[in-house]
Amino acid sequence: MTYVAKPKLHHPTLPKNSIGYTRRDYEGKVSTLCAGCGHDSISAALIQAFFELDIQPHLVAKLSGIGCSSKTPDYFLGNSHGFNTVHGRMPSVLTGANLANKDLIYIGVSGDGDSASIGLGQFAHVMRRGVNMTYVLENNGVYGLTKGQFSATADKGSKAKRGQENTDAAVDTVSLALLMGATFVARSFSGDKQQLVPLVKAAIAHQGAAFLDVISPCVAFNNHAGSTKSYDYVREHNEVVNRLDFWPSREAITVDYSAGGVIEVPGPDGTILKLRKIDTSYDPSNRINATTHIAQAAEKGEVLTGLLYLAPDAEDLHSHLNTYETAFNKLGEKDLCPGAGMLERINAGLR
Ligand SMILES: Cc1ncc(C[n+]2csc(CCOP(=O)(O)OP(=O)(O)O)c2C)c(N)n1
Ligand code: SF4
Ligand SMILES: [Mg+2]
Repeated sequence: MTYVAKPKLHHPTLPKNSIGYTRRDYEGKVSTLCAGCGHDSISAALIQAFFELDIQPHLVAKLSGIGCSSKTPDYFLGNSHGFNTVHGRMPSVLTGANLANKDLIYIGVSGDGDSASIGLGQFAHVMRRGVNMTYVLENNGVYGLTKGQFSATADKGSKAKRGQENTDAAVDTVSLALLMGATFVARSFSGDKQQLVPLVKAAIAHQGAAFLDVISPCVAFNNHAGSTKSYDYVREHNEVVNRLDFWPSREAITVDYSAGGVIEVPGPDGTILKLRKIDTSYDPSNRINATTHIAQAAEKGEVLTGLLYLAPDAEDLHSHLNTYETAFNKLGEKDLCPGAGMLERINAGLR
């Protein structure tokens, strides 16, 4: 993979977060993506979110599949762990890593081809298992890396750059995530940093499978008239259901909203999500309501964005499996190999 390392020089007056890092400490290599690619804006939002959350970079693991989107973990969090896996297989590798070491913060980055075509099965199962992760789908409706074939998220009737019409029904990834049991489901747009950064922060804080579908225009192959994943189309059809603000537990809440249409959602660790309702009929704690709204918006050609679903009773894979409190990779030989006597007792208990 080609890359350009960034110069290490920092301006001495760059603002620092509470653990002494600048925003630069959360950056990666210089991006080799096309200028204007939506994926670069998503990398910038991730950098901003981690910087603002004061997270130690060595406590983060970024995993991805294959595609322009899956290259992006090279362009953010250069001091974190990373694994560029196989096309469509990020979820199973991430699940394994998470089972071995639950103490890391997991970010899975994928594309629409990676998640909705070759990796559809993996995507579905990682959601239903509730793996504690933030799954970021950089959704451009095409296979960008292999030069712009329609992906499975391309809308029926949308047009390719050379005019061919897509005749297949689209896989709607947010509906699928909801159906499969994701406990945090949101959609955003790479061109809306104001919405995207707090959504990323809330997804990172969520304990369970958090799915974030980000419409991310491909300027090389899918940004023309007739595309439903272009900058112009999304700006014109973006239907925002709510605006989210996120406060980590230690921060005083300083912003005041007018009383109407604001919901406060306290997190288990003391964090607070404030949801400002824009569509007052929208209830993000009701899965059926969310599913209906998403389907109705799709019928009208609207792109519904915001926090679409947040389960009040979210749990993750480790609580489903009732695993040991200590992460497996921290257990010593004595815990992992308790000896022949213990094995004999276990076997006796099964006879
Ligand atoms: C097993 C396998 N099949 C096919 C490919 C070829 N391939 C590479 S990237 C890609 C699609 C990428 O599309 P997407 O996930 O949407 O990412 P984007 O480039 O659009 O960000 C394909 C088909 C591959 N690398 N491996
Ligand atoms: S081909 Fe498309 S997705 Fe890939 S870097 Fe260029 S604009 Fe981005
Ligand atoms: Mg794509």
